[in-house]
Amino acid sequence: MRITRALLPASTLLGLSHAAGCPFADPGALHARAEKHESEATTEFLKQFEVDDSKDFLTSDVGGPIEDQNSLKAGVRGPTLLEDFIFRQKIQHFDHERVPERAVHARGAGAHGTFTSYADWSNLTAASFLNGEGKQTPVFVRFSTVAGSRGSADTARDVHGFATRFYTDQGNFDIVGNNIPVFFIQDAIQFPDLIHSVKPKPDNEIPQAATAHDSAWDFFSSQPSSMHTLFWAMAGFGIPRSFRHMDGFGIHTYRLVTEKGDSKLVKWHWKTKQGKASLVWEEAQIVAGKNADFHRQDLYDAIESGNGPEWELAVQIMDEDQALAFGFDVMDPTKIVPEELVPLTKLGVMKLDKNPTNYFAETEQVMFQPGHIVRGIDFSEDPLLQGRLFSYLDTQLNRNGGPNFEQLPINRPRTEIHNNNRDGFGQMLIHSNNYAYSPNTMNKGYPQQANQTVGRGFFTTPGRRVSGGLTREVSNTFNDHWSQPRLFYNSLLPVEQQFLINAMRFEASHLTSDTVKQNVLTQLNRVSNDVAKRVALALGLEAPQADPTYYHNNASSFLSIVNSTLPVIKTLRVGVLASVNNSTSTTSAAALKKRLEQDDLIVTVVGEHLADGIDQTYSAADATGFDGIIVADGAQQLFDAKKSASTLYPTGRPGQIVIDGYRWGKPIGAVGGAKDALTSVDIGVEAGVYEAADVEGLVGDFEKGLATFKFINRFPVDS
Ligand code: HDE
Repeated sequence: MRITRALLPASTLLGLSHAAGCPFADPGALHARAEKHESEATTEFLKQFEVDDSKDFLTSDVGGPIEDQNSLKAGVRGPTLLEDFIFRQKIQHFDHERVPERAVHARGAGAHGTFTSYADWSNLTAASFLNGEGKQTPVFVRFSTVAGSRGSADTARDVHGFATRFYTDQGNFDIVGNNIPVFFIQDAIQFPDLIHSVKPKPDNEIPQAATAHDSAWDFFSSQPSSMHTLFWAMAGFGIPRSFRHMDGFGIHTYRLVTEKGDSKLVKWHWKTKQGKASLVWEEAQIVAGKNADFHRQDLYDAIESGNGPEWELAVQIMDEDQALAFGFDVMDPTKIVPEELVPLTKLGVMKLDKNPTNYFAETEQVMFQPGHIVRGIDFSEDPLLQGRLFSYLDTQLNRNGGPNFEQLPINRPRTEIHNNNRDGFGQMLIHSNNYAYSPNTMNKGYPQQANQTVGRGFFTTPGRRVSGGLTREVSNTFNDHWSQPRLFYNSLLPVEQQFLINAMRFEASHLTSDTVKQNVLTQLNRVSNDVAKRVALALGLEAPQADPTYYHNNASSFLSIVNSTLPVIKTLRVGVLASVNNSTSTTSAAALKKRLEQDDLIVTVVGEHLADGIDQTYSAADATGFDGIIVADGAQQLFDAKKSASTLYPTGRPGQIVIDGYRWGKPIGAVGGAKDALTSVDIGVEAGVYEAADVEGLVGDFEKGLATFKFINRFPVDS
């Protein structure tokens, strides 16, 4: 019965017109469920599609109980028979299990949650999910990297996708955004060029999920609109500590439109309530090998532990006539509107609190589209956005083999669907209206047309005007590609500038083409002679002469990652290094764990082998697994070069964990005699290194260190 229900059309499950005649289920129960779902502000409504196998016999795909472990053969040593429908069905289904992965953003992780509006924003928009203080709307979010394939490592340096679906009471609305507020190109027609250049080389499919190769930098340096996004990606934004520690951006300018038709230009922002934090590159590279699921797991674990992440949804609001008011074109997706010019208005908050039940059904099958829009929101003239409106639907037709993917559970809106679209592969609905056309008289004109004044329908901004002769030119208001990357660079702390330079040095060192290297330096030099010189140094090339046309000293105070501390540290991970056979150390470790867990930190006690009170072994643990590391009192014996040699873990591993943690900027602590452990690896007390006689004496400072997250004094800066 449960399987039968899962296959029923949504309108039936929601207790709508078909339910009355439904032979499979009790219509009354369905109706009750429908009412419940309408009032629910969580994605609990998806439960109706879940299949629970915990008490049932195995069945064939058409419902009869079967056994499926031995195929039907002609004689016990004989060949399998074609007649064996059980074998055929099982193998055939398996053979068709995969759908094409996303052409970009293939690697991702999703979660459910709730958006809560801070106020009634009907002065700004007719969008119903924003029309009441405290109004709640279920959401599903998928985070992703862009270039890597579905099985690639989470910590590849990349732009990260941040796509949110609001299941509003007036249909689905998607903000399909990224964690970087600008994009590489200004016209969607160049998207295949960009992606072909960043994807692995066609002959050998190398490198996976990386831009450190000729074709990517050939494109970047030949297409200078990419400079701004490139600068962000090369800074910490390309290697976030987790999905939870990054902001999101809609990038394009959109419109919010009121009931009456008044419109404003807006930029969408998701502001992380966890604070922004990044890995350092060497750490990210090692994580890719140690735990390719680093970000996916972080999100999953945070939600399972009841500490789901939160973001505030904010907008920068501009008047229609301000599109060219700031010295650039707000329709150009390679530009930010600095928050000093247009501050954020916070509209509401989103909390993710439920992991998907089934990765494929939810995270893989969710089909976002910038074109999923609701009343009160409208597009803009941005040519990148316009092209996306075509691409997402098109790519999803390809991935799903037909047009009915909106009927998949994760894609269904909470509202009823009534239109004249019919048939197609995998049609899940049984339409009873025989007159699937408009206008009609045969169905009394239904489904009725809705618009701005009738039926609370979608409407295009009444004041929107476009005109012009047909042309393939780029607007000259889109021409400055260098001032904003410079603004970005100027806004970073010296150590962040160094991270960016180091990233460019790393990537450019992989280039084989002298022409590409020269082109890269030419473009960097238009942004900053300092950047060009410092990258040229690593390439053993002469830096070009300063090219100051676009040089300026402006900066924004909103762009640095490391200039503020994290507002919350709960769910950060602390490694406590202990020694199984040293009772002082296990007692100290247990006390540390107890105390740190009171503050919702995730504590892993590491020892030579698993035992009571030891969560992980030195053979499996390393510094990438922790945001901060403490050596428990007594564990210093493991740092003695001789005792540290063990067949249970790589030689010197305990010391290496501390050394790596230190050089990747993490807070380091030592309790009691464990200060000798730090001395033995040449680490003295300084910012972010804490020694205390006991646990209580250490924890307060150490937790402040976690909030600082990266101790930037440990990273050298070019003189
Ligand atoms: Fe996408 N992008 N994109 N993109 N994009 C896709 O759609 C595309 C762009 C973004 O978690 C694809 O469903 C074009 C900007 C995210 O499922 C595809 C252009 C931004 C995701 C596509 C862009 C994005 C995608 C592949 C240039 C930030 C993952 C699979 C105009 C605002 C959504 C799919 C998810 C996915 C096309 C540029 C964000 C091929 C043509 C700018 C977060 O349709």
